[in-house]
Amino acid sequence: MLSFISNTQTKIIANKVINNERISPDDALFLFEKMPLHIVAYLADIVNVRINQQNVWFNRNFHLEPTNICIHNCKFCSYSRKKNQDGAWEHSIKEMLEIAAPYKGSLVTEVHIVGGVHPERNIDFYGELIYEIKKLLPGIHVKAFTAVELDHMIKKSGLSVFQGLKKLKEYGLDSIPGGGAEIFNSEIRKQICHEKSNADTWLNIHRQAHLNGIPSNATILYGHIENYAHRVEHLGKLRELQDYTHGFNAFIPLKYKNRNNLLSHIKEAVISEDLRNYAVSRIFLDNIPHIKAYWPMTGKEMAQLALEYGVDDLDGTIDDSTKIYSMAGSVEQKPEMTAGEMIELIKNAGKVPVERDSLYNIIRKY
Ligand code: V47
Ligand code: SF4
Repeated sequence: MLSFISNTQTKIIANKVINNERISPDDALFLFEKMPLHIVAYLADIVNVRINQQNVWFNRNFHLEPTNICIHNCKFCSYSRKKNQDGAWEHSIKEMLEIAAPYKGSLVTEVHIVGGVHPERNIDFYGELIYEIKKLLPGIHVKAFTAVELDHMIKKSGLSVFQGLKKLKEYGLDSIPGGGAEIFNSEIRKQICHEKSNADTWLNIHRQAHLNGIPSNATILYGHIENYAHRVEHLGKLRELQDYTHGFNAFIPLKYKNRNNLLSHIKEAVISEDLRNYAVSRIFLDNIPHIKAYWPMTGKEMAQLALEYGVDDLDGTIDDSTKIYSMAGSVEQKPEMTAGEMIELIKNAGKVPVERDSLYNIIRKY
């Protein structure tokens, strides 16, 4: 069956994947460094079809970005500002409810809330925001706050992580997005975002969330100063936690975008590198059901191509409600996609569009 593969190591790893055996971190390193891309893609597709068949998942969502004022100074960030700096914003709860109001009575099922780590806002401010949004849009799923935002607001309130998450759940928090993970390796993390919550804190918040019945996503920020071993270390920590909690729904590789930030001298990863990264993630993270291509970052065509490399989830319709990636130089300067456009994009890739809710229950197959 694998007679077209001549390299022995490639054949050994390919056989593991085909036989549904877990690959090791060394195998993952080999996939990154040495295996021809077309074979990695072939193996990623086997894993993806085993989990998701031909389904490609999406939802109808919008983002709320409460503020871009942030106490941190991540070198890759094009989005954050200090208070009173040009381009800074901090929406009041009333303003955010005005942004959310047009979605009343629409088919949108999820609001994704993330922003900067504001120095003054505390858990009760954000709790009230969630509560008011749910009052305005009953039944909406609130996926909110990166572990870095949570770390700050929970510490500020003097609660333990478990108590803080419990409190937010009582306010209506349904799940947690994957941001803030960046790269777990401490040496690299020190160089690109030295002050913010470290890897153990990020992992602990997601662990406690899962144990509190709050599912979450995970990300990696790649294509800056890290090497393949750092990426494998990152994936290994996620796979280990997932074995324990089973609380991650999706993994989202985020490609470093180099516009308007302190690492702008670094060239962005080439497309073949992005595709390989999706594919290796799909193969290695055998216990995370979904690999997401976040099209406001990748562009729509690239997200469509990624469906051949292990990706099965295209996030949502977004409705031009996020600025993180347009400010970092994405081709999608006005990220919006109608459900019709999303369905066509998926069908044109030869796959089956499945509209989902935030927990991957099927709303409708097209
Ligand atoms: O943590 C910031 C990243 C993340 C840049 O869970 C950058 O469904 C690349 O986590 N180049 C926030 N990346 C976004 C995020 C996310 C996005 C979509 C879906 C989900 C989900 C989560 O954005 C940050 C950071 O890693 N980021 N600046 C940049 N210049
Ligand atoms: Fe703040 Fe997030 Fe930007 Fe870092 S990436 S500076 S934590 S907004």
